[in-house]
Formats: sequence, structure tokens, C-alpha cells
Amino acid sequence: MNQEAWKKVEAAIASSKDLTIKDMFAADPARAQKYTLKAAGWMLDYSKNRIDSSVMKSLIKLAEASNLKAEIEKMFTGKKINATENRAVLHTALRNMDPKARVNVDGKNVMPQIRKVLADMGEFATSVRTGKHRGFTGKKIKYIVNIGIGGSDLGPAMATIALAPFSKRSIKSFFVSNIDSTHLAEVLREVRADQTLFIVASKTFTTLETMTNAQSARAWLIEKLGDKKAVAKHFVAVSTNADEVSAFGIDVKNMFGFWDWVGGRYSLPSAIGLSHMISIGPNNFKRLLKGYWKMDKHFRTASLGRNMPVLLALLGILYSNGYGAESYAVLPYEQYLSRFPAYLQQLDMESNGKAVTKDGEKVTYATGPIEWGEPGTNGQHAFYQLIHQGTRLIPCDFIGFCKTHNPIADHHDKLMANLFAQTEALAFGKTAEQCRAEGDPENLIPFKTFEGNRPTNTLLADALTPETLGALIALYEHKIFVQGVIWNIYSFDQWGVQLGKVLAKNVLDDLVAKKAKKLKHDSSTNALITHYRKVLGRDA
Ligand code: G6Q
Repeated sequence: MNQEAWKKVEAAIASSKDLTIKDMFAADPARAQKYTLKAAGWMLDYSKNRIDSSVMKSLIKLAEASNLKAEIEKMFTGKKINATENRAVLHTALRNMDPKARVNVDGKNVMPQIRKVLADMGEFATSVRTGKHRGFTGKKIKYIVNIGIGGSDLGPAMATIALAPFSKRSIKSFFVSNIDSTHLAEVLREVRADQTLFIVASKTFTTLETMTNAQSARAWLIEKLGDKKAVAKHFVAVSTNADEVSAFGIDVKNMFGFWDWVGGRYSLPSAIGLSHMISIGPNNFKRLLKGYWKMDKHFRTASLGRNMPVLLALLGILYSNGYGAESYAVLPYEQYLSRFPAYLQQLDMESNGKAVTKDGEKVTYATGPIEWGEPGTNGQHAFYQLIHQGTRLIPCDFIGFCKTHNPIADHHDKLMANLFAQTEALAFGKTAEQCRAEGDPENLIPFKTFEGNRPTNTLLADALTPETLGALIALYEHKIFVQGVIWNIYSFDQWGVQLGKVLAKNVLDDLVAKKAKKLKHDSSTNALITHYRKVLGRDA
């Protein structure tokens, strides 16, 4: 992080630190308008933050000192900014709807292959939805089971719940990710083999969980339908690895490809979105991409001070690095976004959970925050207590929609009233005087006062649609990118995930060895392995 620019942010924070959010609202009647911005179908009200003009100016200067504009261009134009894997980072090309767009990787325009895969996906999704593609026994497909994990699961799983109002309800989607056999077993109880399409989604097609689940699903299907040839009609693959796909037994003509410049957690708009496309249809999938694209264009062209992802990123840095906040909460007041916080968890924590700068030095400041959340109003009856009155600072993003897909009586007004009221209470608190005026006894005043000054952003859209969902995802993707640039870390690799993939393999060998071996782990791991083998009678 540029230390000179960061020191100026600290100085700006210090000079305004005696002013609360409440004071700042009192001093400026136009504050809400000043700190509200619209882009790609979203309105961001960031006025309830600990900011004034000088803090904002210093934060923008920090972004400038990090060459942010140039870094954004590097990403959009296919430079190999994922240097530890020597890869370009081009999820933005996947949703570039400009028919004249050219985006080169190693001198080759990638747009034609993106369009070709999208067209193939559209054709296949339509044939499943219309019943043209049938199962081995001639039945229509009624169940889609996506088998994938991490980036090959969370995006389509989240989006399929989010856009359920746009889905074909006669087709039911399931997502199997965990290697825990319970996950697969419970899904198989819900489906019929002759009407199920399995989509094996794996960039590498070597991931232990996915391959194990896919093999077991394949064995189940063959057993149920009594013929190996059934696999061809009931299994398709989404991968970058054609060799492994055909080694698994899926004909590569039933494979939808993508490329190494699409990171797993950024891959929903690629072929990884196939299960989602079957659910909502190619036209709605296109609308989703359009929403992403709108936010992409805003991010690429808007000035830093009027740029929604940049502002969210800078506010996050203000609290992480300026106030020591360790986490932030994302609180969607929309049941359809129930998986959005979990999706964001991977996007943010896998991208910016790094402690080494691009120069290979240990960072000397906090980087990726812990992200968490639940849909409102459930969270209010659970963890909001700590946000209101706990000792930790937890900045929150409140997300809401003016219209609901399911108007029943006055539910939606009540839902939104809760959203707005929470941001109000967090910012303005409740003083001892207010408590007294309400007749609270003196001994309870310390417990019933709320100090307020707790920062929130409010993100509002008219309605949850494919477009607004796409734009919302892109908003957070780019926010995370900006933070990575400012923290000078690589946001697009994930060596921590790779480590897990190797470690389990070593332990598995010891768990299943025919005869107990001399274990070579630490004494704790050795004892756990020995205990497990004993319970299962493997060393009897
Ligand atoms: C995402 C990560 C990780 C990845 C999974 C699945 O950015 O790289 O979550 O998506 O490990 O990997 P495969 O798609 O290769 O099975």
C-alpha cells in the first residue's frame, strides 16, 4: 500500500475523528445527496459512513497513488495480472456484449470463442428446457444436478436461488459439492435417474470432491438404468480440461469449455453457469450478463470519485486499515439472496486473503477482511445485537429492492422499513436523554443507550432481476479488485486452496492403508488417524 498516500488518509481520519456521523449529518443538510450515487440499476447511499470531504479526498488520492486506472485497464485488456499463475484475468470479456469488441490474450482475440460457447450453451439449455434433449429411456429431463465445488458451485447455486422467479419451475436444480456422501445421497433421493441431467463442473477436472461425487453419481445412474450407454445422455461436462473429461467417459462433444483466464470464483458468466442457464433460460442468462456488463462499463469509465466499486473498496479500506475493523457484514433484505453472503465470502476471502505483496514481501497492514451475513430480518433476531452494542466495529452493506416478486399484504413495506430503520439506528444511536425521555429507569440507561456512529452502506435497486443481480456481482468483484490493487497483493491466485487439495491426499493414504503404517505426521494428526482406524476396525 502506498504509505505516503495512506499517511494522508490517517491524518484526515485524525482531524475528523471527534465528529460522529450524527454531527456530520447535522452540519450538512445535503449530505445524503452528496454521498449517493447511481450506476447500472443500483443506487448506493454511502452517507452513513465516517467520512467527510477531506477523508474522501485522501482516499481517492490513495487510489490514484496506486495507479488504479492503469491497473483497471490492464485487467480489461487481458494483461497477465495474475502473475503467480502467469494468466490474464478476463471474466469481464465473458459478458462483453459489444459485437465489435476485441480482447487479446497472447495476441489472439478471445471474443469469438466466448460467443461460440455461449451459443452452444444456449442451444443445449433450450433443448433440455423444451424436452428435445431426452434421457436414455426417452423421458424429458426434470432434474439438473450440478456437481462442482468452490467456484464451480457457489456462483450457479447462489444465482439459481436468486433468480428463482425467472426459472422454469418444472425443472428442479440441485447442487452437490461436499465430498460428504450425505450431500450426494440426499440429492439422489430427490431425483429419478431417467429424468436427471448431471453437469460435472470443474475447471481442472481433477478436484477430489467433484471427481468422487461424479464417479458415484455415474455408478448410481448406470445401476438404476442398467446400461453404461445411458451416461452419454445424462452427463455433460464443463471444464478447461478435455483430456480428463474424456478419460472420465464424457464425450468431449458434450463438454462446454472455458479458459485458464477465468478464475473459478469469477466463473458464473462462463460455461460454469450452464446449470443456471438451464434454470432461467438463455434469454434471462443474457440479461444477467448485460447487468454485469453495465457495471463493468461504469467501473472502467467513471471517475474514481463517482465510481461505485471504487467507493465501496475505499470505504472498506477506511475501516479495515484506518479503524481496525476485522470484518464486514453483507445483509440482503431479500430472501432470494440468501446465498449471496456465502458467495461473496469466497469471492472476497479467497481473492484478498493474502499476506504477501506483489514483490514477495510480508505485508505490514491488514488485507482481506472477513465477510459474513444473513438475509434480513433473520439477522436482526440473531447477531445484530453485537453490531449495535458490541465492542467491535462492523461496517455493514444493506441490500434491498423497492419491489418484491411476491407481494403479500404489507410484508414488503415492513421488510424495507426494517432495513431503513436499522441503518438509521446504527448511524444515530440512542442517547441517555432519549432513554430518559422515554421513561427508562436510571439503572437501565447504560444498557439501553446506543452510541451509534456505526457505518453502513445502503444499496437499493428497483427489483431483483437478472440485470440487477449481474450488476451486483460485478460491483463486488470490482470492489475486491480495487482493494487488491491498493493493498498491492495478487487477488487472482489461491495457493491456500491448492494446499488443501494436496494435504488430504497424504492423510487419505494413511486412513485407507491395508496395514497400519508408521505414521509420519505430527503426534496429534497421528493419534487422530490411529483412533479413526481403530473405530473402523482397520487395525484389529
Ligand atoms: C476458485 C478456486 C476454487 C475452485 C475449486 C474447484 O476461484 O480456484 O474454489 O473453483 O477448487 O476447482 P475446479 O473447478 O478445478 O474443480
